[in-house]
Amino acid sequence: MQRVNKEYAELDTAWIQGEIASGRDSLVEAGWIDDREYQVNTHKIKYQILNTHQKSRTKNFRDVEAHATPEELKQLDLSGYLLKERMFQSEHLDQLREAVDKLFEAEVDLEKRETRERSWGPILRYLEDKDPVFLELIRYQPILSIAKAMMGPILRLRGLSSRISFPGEEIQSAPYHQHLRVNQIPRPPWFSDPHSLDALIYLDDLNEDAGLVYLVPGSHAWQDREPPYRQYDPLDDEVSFAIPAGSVVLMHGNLWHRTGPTVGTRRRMLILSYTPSWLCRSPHGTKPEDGLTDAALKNADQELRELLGVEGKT
Ligand SMILES: O=C(O)CCC(=O)C(=O)O
Ligand SMILES: [Fe+2]
Repeated sequence: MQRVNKEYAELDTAWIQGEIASGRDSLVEAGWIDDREYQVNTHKIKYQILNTHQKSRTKNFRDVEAHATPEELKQLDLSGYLLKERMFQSEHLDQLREAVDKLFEAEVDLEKRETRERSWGPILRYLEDKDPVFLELIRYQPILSIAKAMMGPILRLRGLSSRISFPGEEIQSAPYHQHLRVNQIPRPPWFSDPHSLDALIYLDDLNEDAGLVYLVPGSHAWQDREPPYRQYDPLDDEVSFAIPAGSVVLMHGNLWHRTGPTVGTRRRMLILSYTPSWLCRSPHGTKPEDGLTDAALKNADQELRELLGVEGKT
């Protein structure tokens, strides 16, 4: 039975047929990347949103210029992660570091901080409400466009946080975990698989001193298991990377991951996370009163309204 017309059939495969073009010019122009160090290949995906009823005759297309090749997206889908080295450089990287340092200063009192034998280290949340650099970051196309390529163009921000860890008496590392812990057994027939694209943005060199990140490729698709409790030690098949500051690990939110302890040098990173608009924001953290997003929403376009969760529901 032929169920789709030709136009829809073309849309179905658009994401692997897209045209390859260079998308780095605007980033180079803004002084955000050096084109000798960061190669960006983009391809266009034409989405049609089916929310206006046939009667209206509006096509309701939304184009996404995905900052990745179709092969990279395929790899992200299958292995659950994609490494983008030196995505942030020069001034842009400096701005992010400065903004994290300022917030750390404002929110963390090291003298009063209660320490334990081990912890993840301080985590700051709702960054987009606290500094314009972060409010701008939630629309940074090299990341947001890949999220739209994987989950469709109607997305919301799940969270923007920063983890800052440092050497000391307290061991600072993260055991194996995943971010969307809603799977259950048995799997109900109408269960909606949880999806998010989480960008781990490393603001300092990632090495053994800082504490590497470890991932288990393919584990985002294991819907019948969860990582072992307080697993700080290696698991079979895990991979890790030593990567320069400004590099980004894009991963599915349910990929099993952990970090090694921060032993030699302070380590700053951001987690920028997106989900389909009809899922909810991360439950962690408290939105500050009169945050930057309140003002931004007053004359926000549709993308920002969706990202901030006031539009995009059915
Ligand atoms: O610090 C890292 O490399 C990852 C941190 C992390 O997984 C988290 O905070 O959820
Ligand atoms: Fe994590």
